Amino acid sequence: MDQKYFTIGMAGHIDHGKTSLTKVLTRIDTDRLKEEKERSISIELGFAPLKLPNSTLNVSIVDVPGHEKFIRQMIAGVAGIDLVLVTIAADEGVMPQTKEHMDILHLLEVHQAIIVITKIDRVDEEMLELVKDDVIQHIQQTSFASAPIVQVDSLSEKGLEELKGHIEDLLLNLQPRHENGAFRLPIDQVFTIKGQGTVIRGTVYDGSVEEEETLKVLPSGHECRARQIQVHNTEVNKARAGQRAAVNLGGVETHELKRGDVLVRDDTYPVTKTIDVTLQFTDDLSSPLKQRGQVKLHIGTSEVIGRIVFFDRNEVIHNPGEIVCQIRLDDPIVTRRGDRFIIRRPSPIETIGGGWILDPYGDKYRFGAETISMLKKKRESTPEERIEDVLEEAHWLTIEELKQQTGLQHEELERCLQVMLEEKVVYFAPYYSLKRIMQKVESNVITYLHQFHEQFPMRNGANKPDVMNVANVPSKLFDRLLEQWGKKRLIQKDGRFIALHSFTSHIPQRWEKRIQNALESLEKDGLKPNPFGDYLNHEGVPNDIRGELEGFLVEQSLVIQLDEKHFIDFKVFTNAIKTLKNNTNQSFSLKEAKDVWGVSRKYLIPLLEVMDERALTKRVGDKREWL
Ligand SMILES: Nc1nc2c(ncn2[C@@H]2O[C@H](COP(=O)(O)OP(=O)(O)OP(=O)(O)O)[C@@H](O)[C@H]2O)c(=O)[nH]1
Ligand SMILES: [Mg+2]
Repeated sequence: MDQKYFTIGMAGHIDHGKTSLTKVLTRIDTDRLKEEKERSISIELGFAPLKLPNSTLNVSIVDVPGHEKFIRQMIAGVAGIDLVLVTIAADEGVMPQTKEHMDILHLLEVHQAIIVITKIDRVDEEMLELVKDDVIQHIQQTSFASAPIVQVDSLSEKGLEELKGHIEDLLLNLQPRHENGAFRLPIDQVFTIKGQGTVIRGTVYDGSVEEEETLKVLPSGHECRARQIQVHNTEVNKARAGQRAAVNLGGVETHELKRGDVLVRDDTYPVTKTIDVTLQFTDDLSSPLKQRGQVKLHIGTSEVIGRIVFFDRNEVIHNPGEIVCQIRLDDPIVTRRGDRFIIRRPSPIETIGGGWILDPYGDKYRFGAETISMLKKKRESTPEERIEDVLEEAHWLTIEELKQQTGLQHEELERCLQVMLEEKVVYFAPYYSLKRIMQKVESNVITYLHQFHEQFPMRNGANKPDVMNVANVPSKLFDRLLEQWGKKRLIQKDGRFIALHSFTSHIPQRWEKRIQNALESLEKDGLKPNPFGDYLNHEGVPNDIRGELEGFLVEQSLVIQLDEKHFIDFKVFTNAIKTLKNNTNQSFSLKEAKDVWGVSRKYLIPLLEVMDERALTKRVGDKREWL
């Protein structure tokens, strides 16, 4: 049977029995600090493994403080839990932090809950019924309306078995966290153990970590190594999403780390100071939250001061429902799209709302409807739409760039790309792009080549740099596109020329006859041609195609160029070589050649030079040798 890993969080007003309940469930006292013992309140988070009858369930309980001063720890503790036990003491009922904790849980999208009425031994039946009614009435207006309600007495352990039964039922119906995601562990405790060095603690949010792995601390970027990993004081070689882990880190000092830093394996997670967000408010606000008003952002285990930036209002006082806006932070955070957060007001301290990250890389936007509709589009988009959007804008991106710009995790990104590769997306290593963008590039190039061939029918094709200019893509991508177009028989590549597959260079039809005549005259003049232009003039071939034409005729081996102005017919040239070869020995002089051909030096010298060039002959002293 597959093992499943879950974290259960405690929540509830101070003194409502969270630590006591944790203790009777796990047999571990999570109030360990001297100050916690003396004041008999929880200050820091406490963790304990919970054994359940079903052995596939591996469960940790996070005990959080209820005191309003320690809300920060509470938020860090419940961020990322799978199920919450909300304790409400029978002798007090619903209290301020009961409400605040429920608000926070709602904003962090923790929807699985069990309401536990504690201290039932402290009240009589009648009082218990009243409290129960009060609780039911309160949760009706929250996202926990359908949560089971259990009554316990932690001292006598009454109701405990029923509670465990509910926990097991709920967890067995839940999907565990994403163990295949890119590893991250938001750090909530840093300390030094004598003889061992730096140790951090936190809950693995995504992925898993193994002993000896090289890791990184963000935002600082410090590299380190996981020397040893413990889960609930037991050494393990791997800790997975949902587990509370202590990691002994090599290569980094305690003072280089702090709560709120995030331990990761690679650079998948964006580090950012400007985030586009959705925001919901807990209630109507006691005083307005003004444009650029200061807020405290709680995300993961970090807490950062920032300013709210609205694009459609100048303040919020009455609860406006969910809005889209931006938060600019004083210090960087490590986050990705979809992460949930809480905002509190620094003074008077109160939880005012929360939401989730639309885009970890926010930018400066104008105030107004355009920005709002852009942000709403970000909110509504699926991962696939996100990928499409960023590719639409950037045209081609590597996998790393895609990760950064979509805020998606490696596995999710790969999964989406896999699906999209069938229809929407194309991959030309190392770039991903949209099919329709590459189709546009293709059609631009094809249109260009059509026009080029029409304009220059006698040229073999267009120069590669010119075609690349038309395609307007990076050279690596261009080379991969050329390969593909070649395979699809759209184009042909001949050295540095690119042509349509179906194209062969040719003389334009309207000049064909005249050029034919000129070539016949040239052939008649044998080894003593006139300047080539004279033949063309005589036939009325326009000047502006002459350069093209000469190149074409040479390329097609119809003529041989002697010098700038003179050409001879190719057949004449090959016959002349035959005649010369038949009438000379292995080597021959200028005079001998002159006598065989009967031409003046004006033709003789360039003719012999052409033969040397073509490696038919070689000059040796004042003679030539056949090769
Ligand atoms: N009689 C009775 N007392 C309880 C019960 N549960 C807790 N207590 C007592 O209530 C007091 C507070 O309990 P804790 O478990 O520390 O409360 P807490 O919610 O953890 O408090 P904070 O962490 O400070 O928010 C302690 O003295 C407990 O012994 C219960 O079911 N019955
Ligand atoms: Mg406690």
